[in-house]
Amino acid sequence: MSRIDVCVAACADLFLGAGEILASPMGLIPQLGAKLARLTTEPDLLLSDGEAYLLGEHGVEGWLPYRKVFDVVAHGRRHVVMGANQLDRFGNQNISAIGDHDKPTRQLLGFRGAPGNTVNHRTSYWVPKHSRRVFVPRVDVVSGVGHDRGFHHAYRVVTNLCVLDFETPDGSMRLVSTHPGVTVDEVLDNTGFPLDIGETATTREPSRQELELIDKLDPDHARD
Ligand code: F8G
Repeated sequence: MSRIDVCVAACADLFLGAGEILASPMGLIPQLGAKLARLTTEPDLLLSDGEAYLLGEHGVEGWLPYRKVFDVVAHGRRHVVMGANQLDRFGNQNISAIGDHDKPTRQLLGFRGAPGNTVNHRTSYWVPKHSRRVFVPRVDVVSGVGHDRGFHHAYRVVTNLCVLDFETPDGSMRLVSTHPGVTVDEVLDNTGFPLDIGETATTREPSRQELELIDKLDPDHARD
């Protein structure tokens, strides 16, 4: 078992108890996590191909054209796992631009679905390289809305080092668990703001059955 399998299982756990909602995992690791959840704890999870179809174990099982996604977003029965170029202590996310707004040094993806997602339904983040470049004191542009800016459903952040949530009185980020072999200091050293560290656990390792499923879902080990 490798670290990335722990990350996939942690992404699967994002959907624990979700029931019949639309899962929108952006990127390979969140996708493997959502598929693993569907095969284990959450058989009613709906998985979109990101274009027009809902996918089941045996192929297409429903039609969800792009415009319909907005209805689901507004209705709230969705959990998106987005990426983040920058993320701050209250879960403000930036995928739009780096640097001064009038003269950015990098133009990134834009706002995309981030504002609507974060005000309408549960949102988590996957950060493949936990670093001070991503975990910043202040994001350059707010794409996804954080807990200090109003109504918002940031749930968890899964990184290559740990799992974080926002279960603190002021909705700021808290360390939930470090992955096996990772120290709390390693997380703090790579985070550009103070973290609530409370009673930090170790992220669970996937079971043998889950490891077999992950191998089936990703036989070529693209996850590595
Ligand atoms: C930086 C930093 C940084 C990057 N600091 N520099 C530099 C300094 C880096 C590179 C350069 C480029 C509902 C919905 C939608 C929809 C609908 C429906 C969504 C509304 C669907 C379609 C739509 C949003 C989904 C995601 C994003 C997933 C990732 C990426 C990434 C990396 C964002 C993390 N901090 N960072 N630089 N989308 N993608 O040195 O410099 O900038 O950097 O939900 O869409 O529209 O809405 O991004 O960046 O969740 O997670 O992987 O662009 O690849 O290439 O690293 O090399 O050029 O010099 P990236 P990268 P250089 S929901």
